[in-house]
Amino acid sequence: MRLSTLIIEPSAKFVKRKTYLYRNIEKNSTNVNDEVGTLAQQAKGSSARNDSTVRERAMDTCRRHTTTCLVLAVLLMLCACARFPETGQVVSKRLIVQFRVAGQIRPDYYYFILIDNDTDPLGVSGPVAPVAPPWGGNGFATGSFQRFVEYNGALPFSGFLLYRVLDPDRLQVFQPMGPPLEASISPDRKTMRVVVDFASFALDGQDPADIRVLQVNIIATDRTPKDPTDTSLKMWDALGDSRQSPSTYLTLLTDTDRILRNTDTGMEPEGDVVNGNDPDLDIVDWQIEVRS
Ligand SMILES: [Ca+2]
Ligand SMILES: [Ca+2]
Repeated sequence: MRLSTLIIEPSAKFVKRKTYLYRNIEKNSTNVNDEVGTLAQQAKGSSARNDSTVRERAMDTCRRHTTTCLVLAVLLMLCACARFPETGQVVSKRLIVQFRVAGQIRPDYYYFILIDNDTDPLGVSGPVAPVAPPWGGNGFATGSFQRFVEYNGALPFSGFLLYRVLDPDRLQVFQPMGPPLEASISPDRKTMRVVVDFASFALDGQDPADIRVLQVNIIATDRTPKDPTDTSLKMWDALGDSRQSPSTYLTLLTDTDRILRNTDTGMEPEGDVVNGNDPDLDIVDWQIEVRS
């Protein structure tokens, strides 16, 4: 493990976020309300052993009605933990990211886990939060990354969506890949846990087993301004003391199973939210695990 730093050069490029997925889901969702309502009640009352059966029935319902994402999201929100359907592929190693905030995770705020898989054992570059307007072009992150998981209550799949950056030089252009392998928020809404399989962030033609090092960051922010002329301030926190410059990110060796904790590094302080002191954005603890 290595802590790395990067000088930030915010971009002023135009931003285009993909939101069509949610709109399509919303348009089609009314067709299956009754059937899903029944399944949701079953899910609420079911035992853990029966949850998988109910989820599978929900998926069948979704497929029949060509409406998958929002329906499944509604159903899974009624379960304690959002565990998403297998897509048939063999799951490779997993990256398990967990973090806690001082307050509570808010569905109207934005929480990101950013992954940089560019064979960079020295941690020369990595994902960081933009520190000043125009806020990186995408409104939440700059530096180097190819995949990220976003949580916001308006997204499908209980608010969790995995994205692929289409051009490393234009971090404001990306497309959704679907839900992460697993994702959940604790009942007290203080802790978020996301599981991503290595295959989902392997480069084209890259064997996931060959991924030996990653740069990772966690970013929490109250808004994601994409207009390059928007110079108003926004609150944010990311790994490291966010009040200090240059910003930090984590370089994680993934050649073997390991768990890294904030207590190992002393990396993340409390009370370092920039442009405000909102505890709902204040990351106070984290843990990242590589598990085969
Ligand atoms: Ca921080
Ligand atoms: Ca913090």
